[in-house]
Amino acid sequence: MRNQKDDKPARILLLEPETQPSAGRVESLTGAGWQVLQTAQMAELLAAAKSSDVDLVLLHLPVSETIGLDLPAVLRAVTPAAYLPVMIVAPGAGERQRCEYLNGGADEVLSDTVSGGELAARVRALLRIKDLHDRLAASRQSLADSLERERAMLADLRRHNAHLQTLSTTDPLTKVRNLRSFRDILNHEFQNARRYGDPLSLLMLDVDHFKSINDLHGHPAGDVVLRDLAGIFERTIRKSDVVARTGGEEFSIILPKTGRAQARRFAERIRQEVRDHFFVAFGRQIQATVSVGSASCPDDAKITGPEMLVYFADQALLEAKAAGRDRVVAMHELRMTGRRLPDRECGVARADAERPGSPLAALPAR
Ligand code: GH3
Ligand code: MG
Ligand code: MG
Repeated sequence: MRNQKDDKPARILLLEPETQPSAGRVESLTGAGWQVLQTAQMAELLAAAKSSDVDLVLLHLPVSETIGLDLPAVLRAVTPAAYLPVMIVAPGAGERQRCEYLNGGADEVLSDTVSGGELAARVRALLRIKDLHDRLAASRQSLADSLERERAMLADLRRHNAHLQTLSTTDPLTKVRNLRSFRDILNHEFQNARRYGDPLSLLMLDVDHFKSINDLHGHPAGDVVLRDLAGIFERTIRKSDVVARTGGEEFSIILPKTGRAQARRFAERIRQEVRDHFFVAFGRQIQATVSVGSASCPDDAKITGPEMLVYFADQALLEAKAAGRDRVVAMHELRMTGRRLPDRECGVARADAERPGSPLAALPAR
């Protein structure tokens, strides 16, 4: 029988009192192909059992030896093996003592008159059981390893998915939400606001004369301004608000649970923040302003869908541009003359929806 860990001959640790060595026993074990590690010292026995090199312990105990009762348990406590068979050869032990050895954890108790052949057969039987234990422990370990690997792969997958999710909802230049994400969140917030009867406001912000900034300082400098603007918006909003880049130099801010007066005040604060900010790109100082359109529901008109909120914020933004830029116009301040407003179901707003880049274009038709 070979050790299944490393396919070496099984190793038997034999404790024999110096006064009663048994050459015949060692020969029958080595003759069966096993390696015998012989000792007469208890300390050596325990040290050897601590290493993983032992497959079976054979204890030749004098009749008077009472320590033998605890020895199997002690050996099992120190061995790193999943199972260590312990066999006791007890000369002249009566039935009561043999039972005590077995109850104390010995796997086998033999008389010292046992023949070499029977000893080998009984050792072989215990080694077979040990082999089964070892195989079981090995497959349990490999199961635990593959579970651990799968757990790590799952965690990796989750991280990748979260990263992909972030990529698919984030504008690569400014790192705020992209148009697609804006649409989803606005729809969601609109449904929530309607369900719970909360107000909801939307700001649309467009950089004034941004083309001139690009022309004057270069496109990369324009990019820096856009990034800084997104930073200003992110710093100014509440946790529950959402900033999105919804066009080239156009941003939108969703303000849940915010009515028109509060939204207007907030828009004004943001406009002022931008106006007061010193944008610096490639060593050059740049001045930028934004125009802001604000729309709120349920305060403003009968807004029945998120696309109407976008439409009105867009109209208010156009008004702010027309009125001279660097200003806020709220939907209720719109001069209704000369501007087409949607009919009740927002049918006319579709014309504006076709305008390239309009966030309205991206919203689902109702
Ligand atoms: P207005 O005050 O009417 O909004 O004028 P404007 O110049 O800001 O508007 P216009 O639509 O004429 O020009 C917008 C410019 O924004 C043109 C376009 O090249 C630029 N732009 C769009 N996307 C980006 C971008 O990602 N980076 C940079 N640097 N420029 C961009
Ligand atoms: Mg602009
Ligand atoms: Mg624009």
